Amino acid sequence: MQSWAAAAVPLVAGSADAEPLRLHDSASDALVEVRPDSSTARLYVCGITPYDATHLGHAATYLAFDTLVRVWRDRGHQVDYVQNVTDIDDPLLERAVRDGEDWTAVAERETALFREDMAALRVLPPTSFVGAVEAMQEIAQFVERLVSAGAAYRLPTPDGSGEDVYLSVEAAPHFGQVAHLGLDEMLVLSAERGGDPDRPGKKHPLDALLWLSARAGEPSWPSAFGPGRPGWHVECAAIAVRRLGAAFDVQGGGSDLLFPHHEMSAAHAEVATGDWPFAKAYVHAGMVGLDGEKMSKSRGNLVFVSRLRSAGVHPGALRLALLGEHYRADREWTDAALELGRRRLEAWREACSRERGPSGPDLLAGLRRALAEDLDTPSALRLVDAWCSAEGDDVHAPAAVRDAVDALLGVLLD
Ligand code: 5CA
Ligand code: ZN
Repeated sequence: MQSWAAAAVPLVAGSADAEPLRLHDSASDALVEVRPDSSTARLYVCGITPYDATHLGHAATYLAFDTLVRVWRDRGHQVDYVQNVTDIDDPLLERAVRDGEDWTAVAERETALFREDMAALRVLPPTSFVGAVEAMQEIAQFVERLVSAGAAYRLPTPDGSGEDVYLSVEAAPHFGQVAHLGLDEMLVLSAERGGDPDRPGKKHPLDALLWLSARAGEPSWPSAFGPGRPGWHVECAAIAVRRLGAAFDVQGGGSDLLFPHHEMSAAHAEVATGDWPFAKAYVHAGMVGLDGEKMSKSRGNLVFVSRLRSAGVHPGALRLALLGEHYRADREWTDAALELGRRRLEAWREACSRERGPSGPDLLAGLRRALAEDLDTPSALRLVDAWCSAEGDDVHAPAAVRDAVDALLGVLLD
């Protein structure tokens, strides 16, 4: 589907790859060096389920990966960036029924709002922005591959009208190697996050739904197993494998996706392709909460990007508010964070409108060093603060810093 317009990214002078880029990989629970095999870096980030507007948790996650894209670009890489849109799934259908709306209208409206929010925040668009519905045929074919591999089985639907298809997780040799959880923990998380460990007849409680046979009153698409729609994990596995191939550089999303979603997507891909790893690093952003709870559509404790925008909050201030804490940190959204973002934007603008300042190359080297170490934006922001509050006689620095802040942090100091 159509993504959104890309903000221009200025080229920043100087060598960008003095230090290796290291990111926290959830599968090894360590900082790992991320070094794309070629000039193109390959990134998959799990996209929205468009049944409600973009909240600050989503924004924080997409800003984290936008920082990665900007760091890669600064290092001279092109980025093959794939992001899906789960534009058919239970929560979307439930919301449409609740509001008496057509599910496609809900998905289209919320996806359009997401594009606007991302463009306003100057998040660089993915190179492939792929809806599950438009990828339906390839997802159904991917399920066929899993069936042909002998890794799937059918289970009659509760009313006996059809058969659903499940993946045997035991067919994936490395199942469990992404999240490293014990069985009990996996069972709890699976039940909480869209799985059905208690469904009678399953061979293993964690086996993942591949194809849900058509239910009365719900949309369905044709497949070799009859009309129906795909499970959630197979959507991302199919979309990623086809566009990025095996062992792509980074699989990303919020930490709520580590299990089951990323564990399962990797298992699906391994069974379909025989390749491992699915991704060389699994990178997870922390959860943004409000009043002590994770911000989530199902909890309803949301602060929407679009509401803040229409209340006149400058997107640059919002960006700085969210980048002011490390992407991996679980955190609370507070007015104080937004206020700090506002003050920073103002101080940075003022400093960049001066005729001279402290050394531009020194600041740039510091920014690159901070971001190379697991995208340490809080340190990067403090370096810019320090530059702004010091004096110096580098007449090229204000323009160079403006460009660096634009290119690496996505904030326009106009
Ligand atoms: N469509 C699936 C992924 S394939 C999905 O999780 N959609 S979502 O709309 O629920 O979330 C979109 C992205 O935002 C995911 O990467 C998710 O991990 C992240 N996310 C959701 N809630 C939060 C939150 N409170 N804080 C940070 N990130 C969040
Ligand atoms: Zn996903």
